[in-house]
Amino acid sequence: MFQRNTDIDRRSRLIAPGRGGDGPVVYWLSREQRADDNWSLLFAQQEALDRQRPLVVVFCLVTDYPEATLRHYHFMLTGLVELQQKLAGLGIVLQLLEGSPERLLPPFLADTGAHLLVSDFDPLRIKQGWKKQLRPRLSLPWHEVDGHNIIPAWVTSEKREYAAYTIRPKINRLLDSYLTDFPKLVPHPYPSAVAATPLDLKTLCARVKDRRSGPVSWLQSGEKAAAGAVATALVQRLPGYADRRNNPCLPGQSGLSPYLHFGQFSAQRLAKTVAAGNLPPESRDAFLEELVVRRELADNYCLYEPEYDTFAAFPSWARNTLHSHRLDPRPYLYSPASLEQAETHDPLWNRCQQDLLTVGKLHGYLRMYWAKQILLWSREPEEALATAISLNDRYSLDGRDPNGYAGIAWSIGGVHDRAWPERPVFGKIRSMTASGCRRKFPVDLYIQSPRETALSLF
Ligand code: FAD
Ligand code: FO1
Repeated sequence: MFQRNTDIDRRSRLIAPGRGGDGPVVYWLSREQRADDNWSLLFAQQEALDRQRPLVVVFCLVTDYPEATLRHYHFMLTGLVELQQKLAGLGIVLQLLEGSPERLLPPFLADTGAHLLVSDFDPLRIKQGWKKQLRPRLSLPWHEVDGHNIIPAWVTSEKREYAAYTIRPKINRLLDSYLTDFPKLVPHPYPSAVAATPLDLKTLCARVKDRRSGPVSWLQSGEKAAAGAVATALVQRLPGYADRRNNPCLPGQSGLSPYLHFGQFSAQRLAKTVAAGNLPPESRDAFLEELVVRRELADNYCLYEPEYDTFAAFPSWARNTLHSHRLDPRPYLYSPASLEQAETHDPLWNRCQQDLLTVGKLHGYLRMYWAKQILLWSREPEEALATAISLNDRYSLDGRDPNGYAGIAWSIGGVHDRAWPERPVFGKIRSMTASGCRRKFPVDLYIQSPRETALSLF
């Protein structure tokens, strides 16, 4: 009798019951783009082994994913090419379908006689929309697995959490029991009748519609590169995390967010390594606070707040204070287009925006400054929010992510924050100034540093 691993099972939930065909177990991969340490893939393989069936992985390539440009597709597809080869070595087919999942998955599942469907958990609206449209078109059992959070988001909390201090005890209560070792994906013994078309990076990139920002060359994509970056970060960056992470002139942050965003490295693996490693305790704890508490709080926000990217999602104190300062004169007023082109009076802000435009990443500490100045210089908070989200999603490699929606809502709308002393335009939203930045790090050094320096720091 096949012995099931219950640690794999508890990361999943049945989202639609049904009766499948005689074919393979199909894993519709989207958010967790890796072979190693992937609970969704492990769950799909466990189902396939239990039922003595082939395992097929399918990815739906949507070439007009909102705000995604060639920069992001090139990074993502490079990783998928590597993933296809890695899975093939284990007897698992990765098939790419070009088009939207709700249109392409039903015929694919019918043609292959799929027995059961497994998909990644993802709180973003676009993903929820795909799933909603798919549901009435499918008749096979469908399981969703949270391979992104260490504790499945629906287990941690059943509601939108108010702030880090409300979710932290819920996470801490469960963390030890969920921060377990990953079982290994094994060579799959039941061959599939589906023949995968080898992925060709150049051909696929040629199909991408939005080419406003191009590929980056400073960061290698893929699981192998991600593992290398983690190893470097553990030795060279994270030991000084507690003291250096707020200084964009020093390599004090991990620089791993693009890999985590595209699921090329498991946050659970990273957290386990850091928790068991020998970083100084202040750096270890500060890093785990961001990687676990803040990151899982961001997923909680998008899961339970469907309007996560709108003014309506701000807490009532923040909406009220922004309303009462709506007509305050702005010290400077810039259109979204001027902001996009980094055409403001402020050299620090312009440098931040130029890093987004050309590097494709902005240092974590400066992200707050960047977003808060957009609030200060926009006609109204709604416009500020829309501008910040659009620029972040369009240019940042790690954009289009719950962390981005939560981070921007925190900066502009007080989400997960508290009221601060009142100021013009900001009201009670926490403000940030260039002179405040000067007290934290050598601002001129950052502004004047060559772009290559930024690449080695982010
Ligand atoms: P590290 O400090 O080394 O942290 C490691 C990981 O922990 C990060 O990669 C990320 O997954 C997680 N993390 C760190 N800080 C946060 C946080 N505040 N909230 C949630 N998770 C966190 N993060 C994104 O991944 N994508 C975004 O688009 C994004 N946009 C942001 C916009 C604004 C205005 C703000 C204030 C924050 C944003 N963040 C975003 C959160 C955070 O700034 C980045 O995750 C971090 O700078 C990424 O660099 P790093 O990997 O070196 O971070
Ligand atoms: N997910 C898909 O399933 N198909 C895509 O074509 C796709 C494109 C894409 C482009 C940029 C980007 O940042 C994300 C993209 N994703 C795609 C989603 C991604 O896998 C993540 O699930 C979410 O962005 C984060 O939750």
